[in-house]
Amino acid sequence: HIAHSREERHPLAKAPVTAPPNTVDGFVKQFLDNLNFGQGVALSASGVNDQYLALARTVRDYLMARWLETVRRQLVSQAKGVCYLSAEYLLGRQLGNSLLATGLEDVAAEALAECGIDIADLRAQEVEPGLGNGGLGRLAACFIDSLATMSVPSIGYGIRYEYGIFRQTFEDGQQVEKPDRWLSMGSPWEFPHPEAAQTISFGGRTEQYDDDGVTRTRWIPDWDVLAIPYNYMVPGYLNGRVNTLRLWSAQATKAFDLRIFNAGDYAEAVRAQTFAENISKVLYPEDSTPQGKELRLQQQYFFAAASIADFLDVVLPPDYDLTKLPDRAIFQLNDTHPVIAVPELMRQLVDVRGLEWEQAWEITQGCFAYTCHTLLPEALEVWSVDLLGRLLPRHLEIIYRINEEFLAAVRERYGDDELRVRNMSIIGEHPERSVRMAHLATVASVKVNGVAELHSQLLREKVLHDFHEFYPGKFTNVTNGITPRRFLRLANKSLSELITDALGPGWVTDLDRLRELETYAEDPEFRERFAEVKASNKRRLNRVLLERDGLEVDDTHMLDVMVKRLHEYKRQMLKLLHIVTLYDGIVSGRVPISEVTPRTFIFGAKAAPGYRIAKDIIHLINKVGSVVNADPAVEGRLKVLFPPNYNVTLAERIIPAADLSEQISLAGKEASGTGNMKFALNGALTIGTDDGANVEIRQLVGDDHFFLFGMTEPEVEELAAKGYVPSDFYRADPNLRSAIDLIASGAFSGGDRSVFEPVISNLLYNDRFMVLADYAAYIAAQERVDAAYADADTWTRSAILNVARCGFFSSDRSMRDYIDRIWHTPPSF
Ligand code: 4GP
Repeated sequence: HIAHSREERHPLAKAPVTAPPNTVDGFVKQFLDNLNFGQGVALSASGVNDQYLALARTVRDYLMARWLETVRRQLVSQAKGVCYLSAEYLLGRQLGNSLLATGLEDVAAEALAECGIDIADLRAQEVEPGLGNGGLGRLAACFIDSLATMSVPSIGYGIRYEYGIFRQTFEDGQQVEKPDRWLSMGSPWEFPHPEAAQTISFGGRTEQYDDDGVTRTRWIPDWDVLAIPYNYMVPGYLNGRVNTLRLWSAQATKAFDLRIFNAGDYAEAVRAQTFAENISKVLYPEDSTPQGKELRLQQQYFFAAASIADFLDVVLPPDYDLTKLPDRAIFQLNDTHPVIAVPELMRQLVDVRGLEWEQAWEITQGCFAYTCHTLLPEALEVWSVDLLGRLLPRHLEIIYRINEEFLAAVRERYGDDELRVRNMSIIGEHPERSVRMAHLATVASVKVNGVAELHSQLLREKVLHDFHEFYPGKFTNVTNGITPRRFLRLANKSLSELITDALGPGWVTDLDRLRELETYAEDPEFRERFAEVKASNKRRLNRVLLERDGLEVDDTHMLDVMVKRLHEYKRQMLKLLHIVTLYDGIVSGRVPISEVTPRTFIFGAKAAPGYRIAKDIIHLINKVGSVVNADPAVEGRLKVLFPPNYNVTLAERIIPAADLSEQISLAGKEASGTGNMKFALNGALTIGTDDGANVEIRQLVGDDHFFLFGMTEPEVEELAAKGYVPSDFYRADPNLRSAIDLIASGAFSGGDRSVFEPVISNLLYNDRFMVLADYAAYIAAQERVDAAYADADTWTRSAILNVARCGFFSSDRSMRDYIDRIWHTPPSF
């Protein structure tokens, strides 16, 4: 326990920790101290990485007093707080956000300039921690930012992967994955605490024993690892609060076997160590599809168990009355990855702390809440009973008992409706006996939420329908959000200044105030300034891409952007068919070149390394790009850019420059999307389907300022029920046929027709996500885009209205919704 009431002896130790002076001189002194005493170099001899590390430590020093004070107050008040459990945090760079949170941006820049250093060079040195795949991980990062900014007591728990999401490179247009060595140049933002390690066990068996006349169960595990906590600061925006993110790193309990080592078998001597440390070695590069691998389950239990133990043993005061736990903590399950925490809390309460099962179950059911992030049935995690029982035998027993009692209640309600019982069971029987983690989460949770209105509705009506009927009131919605600090204030400084000029600075923590921009949309001078902001963001993007990848962005072009993970349901293929159709129109002479709206298309996307067709699509995008960009017939009017290794840092440059945001998933498949919100808030217009949070964006911005196309979810269902035959659409639409034929002919693969044959047959004979069915509507919507873009001033007005009307999508609002509907954890100071 960290609750320390120890009397400090030295007068200096009694005084509160203070921050260095908020002046240029104060900053310079702190920076030089960090360089000299921290890095061990003189300024004259220091390299840019030394300087970056010293700068990071300096900013940290300014945050430290607030952090210590936040932790102290939280310990004293023991107010109810959120434990956000997430296997992923896609944080992005830390330096800029920390400077922003302390209000030190200008002081730091000036201080460094006085030392002859350009702060931009140091910012560029930071490697972002890519500890997440996409939306789910980035959402977690936005949420902890908002919680800190809103002074809500909370801890984020997760895994400190030694290698984050792979670094993507292209070789001849094909994705090649490289390890992400984000820690290799030093990691100034973390604080390891090996003394607070937890021991996490695996394997073995269970046995019953007699405890003073009561039969109890104990787990006799086979092996264990240490979970070492690494703390990270999560600074609130200008509010003097710093919350904690605690990421766990695996370490062997025994470094190595000296006896074997001395006998000369070095590899064998370190085998156990390597095995243990593999647990937090790499992030599984999957998005929206689960990885049923043993190591993955080890990772999940590793961080879930360490977090539960940490909360019970370290955060709670000694002798805490655990029956009160639901008034003290809510464990928010970010998707099913941490759900093994449910039986782990039961084990802690029953086996370790001796509570009765019934009491423990009541506590547990009061402490968890579950967020689902998908609608794809194949993305709902299941673990084979065989594997789970081998790795976590006690947890399997606990899950069985939870299930038994749950199914008894189901039978009591519905009689012997065995079909329903089978559908609702936590244990699935086909294709093998397995634990359905989403069912376990639903049964154990106070509330279950989807991440956008439509998604939550489909969860209730389809994916978890029986549960919704059984537990009326358990299901709720919290529409996702994004942090305006990172994605507006930091990423789009010029737009932020324009907004602040108009509204004053308060909007950064009160995004609804953007509404007041509506009147400015009618002011020609404001529109002109807004258009200039967009143009300057395009010029900035041009500089960034030129330096990063040698790519050029023409600032006279419409910037049409699709950045997100590569997945068939997101339909990058549909976007590509639009590009091929435009190109085909030009080279076939059907469309005069003068009628083609100059557009630069930007793609950014990583494909899961084992996802064949997704990687083929990346290859095809690159190949289409090379042909289109080089063809003189196009006269430079169409340009396809695909900078590799799309990440948070690049997103912060691309999104503010975009004119058109592509949100074109098949209706009913994208749970929410959050990129869609970032674009709209940065003044891009959306072309999108009625899917995920697009629905809410469109409702808020209005149909005149959103390009809607495609089937609705019920229409998709209807077509599927009727029997969808993609080749019918191919045959019926000459433009579509011609575009597909062009790809199939080898026009983008040096005449080789075999290269993209899998992509083409997938489209013609499978097309699970109905690209061909929505093609005509998409092309027509793009024609409306062209027409609208031709009137620059009207377009700008729409862009301003998008910004003005999307304040709802602040993650501060999401946090308010979680607090009101699920957590009941008010701000604490
Ligand atoms: C994503 C969903 O695909 C996306 O719609 C949603 O906005 C996001 O979570 C946050 O809720 N899912 C994942 C994943 O990133 O790994 O399953």
